[in-house]
Amino acid sequence: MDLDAVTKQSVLHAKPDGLILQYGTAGFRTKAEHLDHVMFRMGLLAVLRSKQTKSAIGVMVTASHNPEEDNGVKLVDPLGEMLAASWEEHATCLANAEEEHLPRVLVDISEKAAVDLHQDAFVVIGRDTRPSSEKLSQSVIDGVTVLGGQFHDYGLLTTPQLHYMVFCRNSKGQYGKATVEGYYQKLSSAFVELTKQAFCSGDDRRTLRVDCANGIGALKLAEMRHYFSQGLSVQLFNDGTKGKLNHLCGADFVKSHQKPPQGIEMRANERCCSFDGDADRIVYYYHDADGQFHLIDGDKIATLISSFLKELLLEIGDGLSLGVVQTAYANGSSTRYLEEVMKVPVYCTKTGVKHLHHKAQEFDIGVYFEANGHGTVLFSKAAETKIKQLAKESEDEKRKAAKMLESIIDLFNQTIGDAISDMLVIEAILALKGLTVQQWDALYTDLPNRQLKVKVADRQGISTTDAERQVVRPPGLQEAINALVKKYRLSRAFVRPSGTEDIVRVYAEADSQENTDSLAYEVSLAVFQLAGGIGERPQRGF
Ligand code: G16
Repeated sequence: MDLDAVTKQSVLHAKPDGLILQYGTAGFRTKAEHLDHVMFRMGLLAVLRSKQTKSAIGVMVTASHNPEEDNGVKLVDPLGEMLAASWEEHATCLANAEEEHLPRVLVDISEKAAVDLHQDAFVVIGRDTRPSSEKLSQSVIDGVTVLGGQFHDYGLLTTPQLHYMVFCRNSKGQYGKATVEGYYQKLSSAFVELTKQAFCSGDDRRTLRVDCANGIGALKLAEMRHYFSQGLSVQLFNDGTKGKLNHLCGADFVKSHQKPPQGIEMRANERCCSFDGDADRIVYYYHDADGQFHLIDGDKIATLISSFLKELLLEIGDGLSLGVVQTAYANGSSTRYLEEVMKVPVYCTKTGVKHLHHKAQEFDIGVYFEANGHGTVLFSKAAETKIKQLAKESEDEKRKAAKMLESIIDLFNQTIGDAISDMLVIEAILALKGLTVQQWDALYTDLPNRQLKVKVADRQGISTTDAERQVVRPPGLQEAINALVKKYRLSRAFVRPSGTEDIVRVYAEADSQENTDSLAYEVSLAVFQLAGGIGERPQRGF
């Protein structure tokens, strides 16, 4: 390791005095102007991680659902997963080291993680469409090259595409071709194969309206749509030509405000969907003939997918296990429906796909979705082998079901939640089952729910336990929440510090929207009073 060269280069990417950042729910995130040093240092870290794992490592420059002025970085491990938890700590140490300590911290990490410094390193880089992203990805490249790492810069990519590229490279092409074209072809052929029965009757092209959050999803979907156009026609809105990224549009806006994005033309009872800024989340919605808005979030997506998979598993009858993983944000009705009606085991983890992903790996088939629309389905190696064997050897109905499962395995991005891949899976299931968006929505009725944000001086002052459903600190806050929850029927509330924004999130659900809104407001006030709220006090009314 040429530490002198690192020191010289690092001066060009100097850390602002006193700035401390944490590797949060999905990497580092803050205002773009504070991130140059973090990007350079994550380039360094990616080289060390690559040497240690003897594999390609990914670096994605994006702040996903955050406002356009923010930026961030997500590191991707060899199998396309989020960075291992032990390396998150290294990332935080490296990002916060003062200039003069940087060489020592690099040596410390190499020693602690037993990095073989003679090993080659390879880093793949992608970025979203934020104005700051190009320059910041150059800072990543500076970090990679100063430690002698090789790199491939894919330029503009969705986050899930970058995860896919990393896994393709490390699986030596077995998962797919590590090119954008390879990604389009893999997903589109699986979609066409899966839906050929549904569309074989001729001109049955279905139209879906897609709000692309003015982000990278628009560019990629525009490139990809002709690959699957025989089965699905997508109409793009908020494609980035006019509006600002994630502003009054996108999956996060639609889910948290429970209203349609600006800039989309909706028609009564026709389905629409929204991606977020880096196209790793998706939510669906429609409005009915009376103009009432209906949101179909990650929970209902998980339910649709699980019930389809369960039917196919019953057909093949091979005893493969299916489990669903959610977070505390999952609507109570969805959990009840999955457990009591569908008889599927459901587990709750902390927020962050990294947590859900690992839990889902415990099943033959693990379905994981956050209510915000971030999720995918994982198939174990054993399940995949079994399904492929049945698709070749068994007869008739069993074979047909196994072949469908085979296509579904290819259609899901098994490295991470992926809005494009999820959209194609959902469209395929709706087409195959002949389901309208209303029928899908009617699977169960969501309990009214509300999410709010509270600003506090130091959100790290709040700590939680029990998959973030209980507050441990500050003292008295959980007791206050318990007392408020008791006032309402079918009620539940929790608070947790966000790992992507400088706020505390509040979630509430209850028997009516009015009660839910009151509960959410009262809990916000308790957070404001007991956890050091700053700025404007929470207000009633939404
Ligand atoms: C990221 C994570 C998600 C998480 C979301 C919000 O999404 O990947 O798993 O649900 O942040 O996290 P928090 O509540 O901690 O702010 P994205 O789409 O922004 O990368």
